[in-house]
Amino acid sequence: MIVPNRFALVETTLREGEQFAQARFGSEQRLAIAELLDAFGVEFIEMTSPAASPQSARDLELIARRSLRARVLTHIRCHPDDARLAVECGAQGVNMLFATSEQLRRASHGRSLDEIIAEAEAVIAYLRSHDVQIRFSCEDSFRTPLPDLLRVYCAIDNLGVQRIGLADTVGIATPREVYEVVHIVRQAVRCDIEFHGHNDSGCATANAFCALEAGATHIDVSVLGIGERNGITPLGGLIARLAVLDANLVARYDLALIPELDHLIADFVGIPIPFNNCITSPTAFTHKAGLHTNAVLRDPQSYEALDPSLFGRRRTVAIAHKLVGWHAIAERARELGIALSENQARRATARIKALADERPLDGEEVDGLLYEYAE
Ligand code: HCA
Ligand code: CU
Repeated sequence: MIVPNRFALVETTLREGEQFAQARFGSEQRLAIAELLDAFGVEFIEMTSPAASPQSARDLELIARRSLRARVLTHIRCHPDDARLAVECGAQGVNMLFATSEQLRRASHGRSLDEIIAEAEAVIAYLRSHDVQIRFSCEDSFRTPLPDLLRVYCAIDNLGVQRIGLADTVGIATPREVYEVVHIVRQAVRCDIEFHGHNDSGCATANAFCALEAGATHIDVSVLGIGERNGITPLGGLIARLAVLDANLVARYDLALIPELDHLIADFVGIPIPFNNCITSPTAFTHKAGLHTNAVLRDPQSYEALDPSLFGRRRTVAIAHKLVGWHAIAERARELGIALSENQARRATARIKALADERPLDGEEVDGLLYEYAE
């Protein structure tokens, strides 16, 4: 299984991300986010429907007319009024959705599959006449019976859309299931395939990766994965997954902007970067246990899947703890310009371990000890 180089990121911090409970972006923030995403190099920026609020419509118009490299999309219901508004605001594409699972059809709109297809036909004809790119997504695809899904996608494909979308709306799909469904749909339609995966059961990044392996061409991501509930596939997480496989897959993006993107969004929505976040967690490139640090100091690849410098980050070796090894201590002494013999480094290490058993230590105290042992 190989991941093709020809895939595109549909960045939806400005749509799905706005559905994160703590998100409330102002116009200037939206513009700053769009510009930074554009500088990073995402191919598509998805924005909240202009039908959501007057400011949503104004900001869509502002950003769509900004001549970004990224194509600006808006996410709308499959409804003529929303489609008209999207065109009026200058959206370069629309990501439409219609719920197709029985659960959502019952709780949401009550339409039959035939009615869904008929309504889509009218909206698609209108959008095509205005030269707008079209993606049609079956909301809740993974709780929609496969025959229903194929029926809708084939009908929509025949209407001449650019993409169909598969959405794991409630975050229940397993990576294997995503692979299978995308693989089957890939054989049934000619158009491109987008995947959108929620993270309720912790599989959003794995599912997005499997979608790519199975032939999806577009993946939805948001910065830090923010979205409804606990969110979707994070931009940085998917980049990390792909970069580990083959850095060429993501070479077209400005990877050093990932820390800035994550910090910007964390700041705007008032959260810290999660401790276990890929790439930008404060400790993502910190090595601690003696066995690790000894090897990392000789060859970083021994315990690093990703080179921190790819993302403008640096590795650190933690030394103020009981798991420290003497190689790490000797290296720290060299950094400080202190001449420590192996014997002195070993004795300093023993002292640090004993002290760390008694109480927490900090770096400054350890540095002080190193000066003492050199004397
Ligand atoms: C929702 C909609 C959506 C849409 C995904 C898509 C989802 O908020 O329920 O258009 O592909 O997760 O289904 O975000
Ligand atoms: Cu979603």
